[in-house]
Amino acid sequence: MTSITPASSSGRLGVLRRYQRYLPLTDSTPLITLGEGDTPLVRSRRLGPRLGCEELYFKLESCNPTGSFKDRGMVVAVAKALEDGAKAVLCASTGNTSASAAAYAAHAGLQAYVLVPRGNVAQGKLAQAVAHGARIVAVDGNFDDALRLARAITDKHPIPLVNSLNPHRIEGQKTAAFEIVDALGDAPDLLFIPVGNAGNITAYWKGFVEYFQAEQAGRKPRLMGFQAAGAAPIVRGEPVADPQTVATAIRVGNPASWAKAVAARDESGGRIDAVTDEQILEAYRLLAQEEGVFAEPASAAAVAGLLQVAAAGDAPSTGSGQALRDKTIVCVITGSGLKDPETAMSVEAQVTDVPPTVEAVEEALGLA
Ligand code: AN7
Repeated sequence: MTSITPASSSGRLGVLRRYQRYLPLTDSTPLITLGEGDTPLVRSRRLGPRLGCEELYFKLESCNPTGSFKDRGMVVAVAKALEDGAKAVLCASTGNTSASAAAYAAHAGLQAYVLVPRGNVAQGKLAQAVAHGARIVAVDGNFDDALRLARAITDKHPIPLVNSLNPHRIEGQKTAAFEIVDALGDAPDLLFIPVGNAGNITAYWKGFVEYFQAEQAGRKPRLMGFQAAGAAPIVRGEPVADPQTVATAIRVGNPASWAKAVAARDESGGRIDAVTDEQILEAYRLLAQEEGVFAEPASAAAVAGLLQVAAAGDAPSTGSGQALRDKTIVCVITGSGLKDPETAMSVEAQVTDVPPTVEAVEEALGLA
């Protein structure tokens, strides 16, 4: 293996160099990077104190190169595809996987093929896939249909599938758990995370377990996963034929990593629950306006889950008002709010048109 050298002038190593001893790399794996990983862990200024939780942090995976956590896994999957001599990669996606696959394929000189559910991908994500030159197919169906087709095509043609069914994706994504432990000095008590196709909760658990086994952490967290109420197959215990939610990233009716997510939940002593679109949009607004964190709706589902647990803990009937108090808690902000400008503008479109005069501007700002 080559020596550790910065991959860019900023000194960011990228996921492959930084965590190479925990990843399935060989001497012939190209150590590509777009500067993924090493994302901020930001302490909550308002929400945490309000919930009686001084140690609440947001892991800003929205700060990855394409604006979501997918880059951590994609860099590994694309590097391995290059190592194996592939000329192209293919995925099905609710949006972020396709944006990431398109960017890393362009970086690696590969063709990206992406299958998306027609009409249910946020504009910013589609724009990324277009900009990076992916060949995009809009399937008349939902994500689950697109994934079924992606598996069929990659079974038939020599093209690597870069969905989280590809174990290299999980390997890369587990590095976010390493970073949280490295930043906090140990694992948190609780990790709140949105659940769609269930690859990420699987990856975090793998990361926390491996770091614990390597004696880099003294404990493991309880994983608190949240699905959207209209797309909550794991909570309901059966596939959802027609999943619906404002959080299009997690609009999944039959998650590929279902069993692994249930194992992560149970082994960690955690939970997978549902939050409504109303709760998601309330958490979305709160994050943006009271914390300065612009998350996409799917990411806000994790924060909605935190608020739901806090509210249940405060209910006199449960008598467990201490549920979150004095706990170290991390909420994973999986993707950027910039991905989904339509949702942003539908929630808070407060723009006042004025003529170009000081008086008009003062009037509009309420300073007159
Ligand atoms: C912002 O892009 O599945 O439970 O095809 O984009 O690992 O699926 C995205 C998922 C959470 C859920 N937050 O993660 C895709 C895709 C954001 C996401 C999830 C996704 P998984």
